[in-house]
Amino acid sequence: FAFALALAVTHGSSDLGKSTVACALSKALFERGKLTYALDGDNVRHGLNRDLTFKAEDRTENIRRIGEVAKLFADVGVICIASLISPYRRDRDACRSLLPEGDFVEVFMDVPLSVCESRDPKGLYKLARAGKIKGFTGIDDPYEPPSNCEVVLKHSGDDVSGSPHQMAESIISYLQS
Ligand code: GGZ
Repeated sequence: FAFALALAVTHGSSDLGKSTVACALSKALFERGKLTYALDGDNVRHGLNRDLTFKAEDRTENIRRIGEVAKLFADVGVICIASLISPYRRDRDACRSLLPEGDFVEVFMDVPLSVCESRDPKGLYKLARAGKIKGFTGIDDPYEPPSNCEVVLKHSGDDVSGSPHQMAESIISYLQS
């Protein structure tokens, strides 16, 4: 399988964010004997994709390259967990079409902007609100929610889907079903 963790505006969350859930999922799959690799901004935007910005066309290229890398991992039987904002539907669908039907699993972390802003561990929302970061997803750049994703993880602020571990288990339940 190749996985995409397609996330909306969750990047403000320090303990319920996309990378945290990806990490919990990786661990849970490892415990079940599966080989995984997690791709996200931290290990891709500093290396392979360091030439890319957050402009729309660069985000598209970021997601395209990660989709191709995920396909290479899938070819050798490694589950690739890609935790990206991936804000545009067409980019996610392009990744989906790279893989055989059923091998691409899109997970949407549905977190209200107010929750992201209240957490804001890196202070990025604050900077974006102050106009110091331009084109910030959820503030002055769009996020297109999925209409056809396989799993939705909700978080309202008072905990709906649970801990990162529970969220990872929800994804695994989907896979097992
Ligand atoms: C959104 C930004 C931006 C802008 C820097 N918009 O909390 P983070 O810090 O680690 O998660 C965000 C990360 C998003 O990178 P992706 O590669 O996932 O984005 S995309 O899929 O849209 O290509 C945030 C940080 O980078 N960041 N500037 N303008 N997030």
